Amino acid sequence: MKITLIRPAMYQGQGGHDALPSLAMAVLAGLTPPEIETVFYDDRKEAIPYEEATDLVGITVETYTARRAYAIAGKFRERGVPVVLGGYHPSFMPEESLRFADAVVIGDAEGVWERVLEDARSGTLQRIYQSNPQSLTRVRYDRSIFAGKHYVPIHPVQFSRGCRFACDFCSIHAFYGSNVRHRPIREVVEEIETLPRGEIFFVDDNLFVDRESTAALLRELLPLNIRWSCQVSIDITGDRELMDLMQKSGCTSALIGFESLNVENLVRMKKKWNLKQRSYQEAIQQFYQRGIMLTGTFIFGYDHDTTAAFEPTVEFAIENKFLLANFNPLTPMPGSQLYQRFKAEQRLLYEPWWLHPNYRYGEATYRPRGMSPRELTEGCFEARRKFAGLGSMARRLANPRANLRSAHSMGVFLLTNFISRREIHRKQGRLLGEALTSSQQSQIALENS
Ligand code: B12
Ligand code: SF4
Repeated sequence: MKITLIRPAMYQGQGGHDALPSLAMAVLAGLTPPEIETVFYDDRKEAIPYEEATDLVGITVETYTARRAYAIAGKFRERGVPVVLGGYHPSFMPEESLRFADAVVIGDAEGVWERVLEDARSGTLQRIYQSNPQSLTRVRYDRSIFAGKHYVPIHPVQFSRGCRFACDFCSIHAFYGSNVRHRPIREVVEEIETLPRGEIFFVDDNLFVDRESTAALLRELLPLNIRWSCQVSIDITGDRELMDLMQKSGCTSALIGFESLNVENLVRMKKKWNLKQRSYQEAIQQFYQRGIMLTGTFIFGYDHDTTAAFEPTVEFAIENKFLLANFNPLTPMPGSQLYQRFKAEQRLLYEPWWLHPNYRYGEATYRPRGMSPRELTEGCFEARRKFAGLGSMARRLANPRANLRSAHSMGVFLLTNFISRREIHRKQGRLLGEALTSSQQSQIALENS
């Protein structure tokens, strides 16, 4: 038996020189018994050989890649090859996904993938496979599938799944519930020891979900002499010992969801805790005092935002000398509380926006209260452009404690900023995926009728 694993791009056509390897694909390859031949194609980096013989196709699908994933699935199914979809999007929208595939896995692959393969082999593939959260002991990531694909030397590693918060706009709580699971620290360390040189990126949604586990992990990282980056909630700055451990164990940069400078918006998004410990400026200094660069993420379009919100937020990000920043229009992701609310309030512009032929990346998908959808789209794009401008880069680079702390930090700053400048223009206004066939489009219309 031979299986083909695919990580779709957001758009048709390659160009992902800066793409990271997909851990979901490494997990699937690791779960696949060795007697099954496994090939992997990364749609961001290479053309998919639809003619190549295969017995089963497994595609990982996020909401932004759903349109492209469905088109790819259609091409294999036309040739009689069964397709299984899994990941965030099919888990939230299984019925939609089943219109474009033979089977869907809801939740983690662990605990069900072997059964999917068995059923495919015996010609008894089920439509829906529901997984239950498994222990993360002995998860095996088979990275041999990435050989020859020339990814950037940043290695994604996962310590935990889930987050202790439940922000209104985020898919994570909807996917994992309140359940936060950790891998055994020894296994994480052993995995890191096998990776080639490069930077480790902890893909955990929040590396600070549990104080004792985070502290224990950081202590074990000390002797490894690595550089690493992460996403972490801002309340970690209230814990001096953990912050010191971050520095000593090699943390070079962290991504923080600041989201908004408006307290009422933070309350609405259930993120008021962002300001619980200290002001944003004080929290930022905790990182810079330890030489850790910062990426800030911001969302515009909550009910207390008007067009007056954009400029001070961009200025805040420049003045605080962030390595990078994201300025995204609030986007109702399936599964989130926000999506349910906007749907009930009939504020969605397209239903569903992720498959709609008129939706373009970076655009507003709903009617904001304090501005028009167009103002939201343009305000976010302008914020990105301004932040990525050369004047802003020069101001932000002038941060001797973090961005200019070493030749390595400066190199990372320049490289990531030039890539980000290019990406802003490459992505904005693009159709997700590719035009679906008229029969696929009418399936969607049917679903919404
Ligand atoms: C690293 C990361 C990135 C990296 C890309 C990494 C990569 N190689 O693709 C970067 C920074 C570039 C990125 C970009 C974006 N990301 Co991102 N990202 C993540 C992050 C933090 C980790 C992903 C990961 O490695 N997880 C670990 C693996 C093991 O978990 P998993 O993917 O869930 O896979 C498991 C199951 O889902 C399932 N499974 C998955 N696929 C399949 C397939 C089959 C066949 C089966 C059976 C099972 C299965 O089994 C796996 C093992 O149990 C996640 C959050 C998270 N914790 O997952 C967000 C996340 C996936 N990103 C998200 C978003 C929104 C984006 C952007 C759209 C942001 C933006 N506005 O531009 C872009 C889109 C990029 C794209 N899709 O092309 C959302 C997606 C939500 C959704 N509903 O789809 C997430 C969940 C974050 C969030 N808080 O909401 N991202
Ligand atoms: S802290 Fe981050 S990962 Fe956790 S729920 Fe909020 S946005 Fe999602």
